Amino acid sequence: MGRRWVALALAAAMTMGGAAAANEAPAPGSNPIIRDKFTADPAPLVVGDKLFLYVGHDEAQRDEMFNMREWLVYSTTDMKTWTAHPPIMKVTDFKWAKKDAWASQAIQKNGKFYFYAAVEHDSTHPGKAIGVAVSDKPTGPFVDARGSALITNEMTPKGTHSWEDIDPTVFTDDDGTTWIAWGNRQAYIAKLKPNMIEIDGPITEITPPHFEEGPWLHKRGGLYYLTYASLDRSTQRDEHVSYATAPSIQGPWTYRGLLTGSGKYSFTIHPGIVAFKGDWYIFLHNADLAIGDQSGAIGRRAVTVERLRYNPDGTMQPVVQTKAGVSAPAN
Ligand code: FUB
Repeated sequence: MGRRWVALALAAAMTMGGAAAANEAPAPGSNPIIRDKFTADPAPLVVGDKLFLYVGHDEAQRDEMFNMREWLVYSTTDMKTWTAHPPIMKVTDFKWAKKDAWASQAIQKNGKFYFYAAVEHDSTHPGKAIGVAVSDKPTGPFVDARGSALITNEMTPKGTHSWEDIDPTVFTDDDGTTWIAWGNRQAYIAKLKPNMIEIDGPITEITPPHFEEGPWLHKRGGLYYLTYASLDRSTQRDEHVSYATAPSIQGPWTYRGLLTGSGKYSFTIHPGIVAFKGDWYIFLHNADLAIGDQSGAIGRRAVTVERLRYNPDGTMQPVVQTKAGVSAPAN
């Protein structure tokens, strides 16, 4: 009888504790970092003492796969509190694009902000394409910088499918040259002209092992990193994150293996890596957010952030997506 009472009291306490926890506001910095909208494909950019985070807006209804019509931007100064700004651009602002405001990245150069994004081209260049837009401010609004796609499906003829030219990542090397890498199943890299809106020279294939999509270029010390959504089709159902390193932006790239597992409930995952105020962070997404009666799904994702740590040899320590995120103490 006594033991039964203790068990009942414990169960009641756990239920009440659970209810209290469920009602508590999440600690600032915990994941997902944006909770009133579904967001995906995070791309951070540091400008002065602020970090701007560009994301795609997931608006899939019911079992729709993707419904992405615009890109959003958020900013923070402390990695814990986020300010929402008006949408920076709609996919229809690229007049030659039909739909699909897919993964993007913005970069600062020549006193302006350039925004590179994957979209579906109209029937004049069927398939996915990459556009570039420009603004005087990181919060936009951004306008199409060319009036035509920067990269179309025909420019990478080796590709086997119509959506291989997606997910641009842009990186400016120490000599001032900006490079753009992108791809799905095949990964490509090319130089950008100083005007930032034309490709300069050849497009080179750099596909690393298990490359699926979502490449992200960054440099730390003397080492270059190519981090990407990977899928080992023989053993994995959902995308993970893997990476390669190189002594130069032009390679040779050495495969370093897995960096993260898959995003909860999500087929896709998408890395965005940045140093901010002395620490390194990796942004990812999963589908572990419900808003009202809409649960997470392939087309209703949620952006997360974790601290990123390096080993003395430059390799990155494995990252686990957590609920606590950067609300947890640094060590
Ligand atoms: O969000 C649409 C697409 O799904 C992105 O372009 C890919 O990286 C994947 O996240």
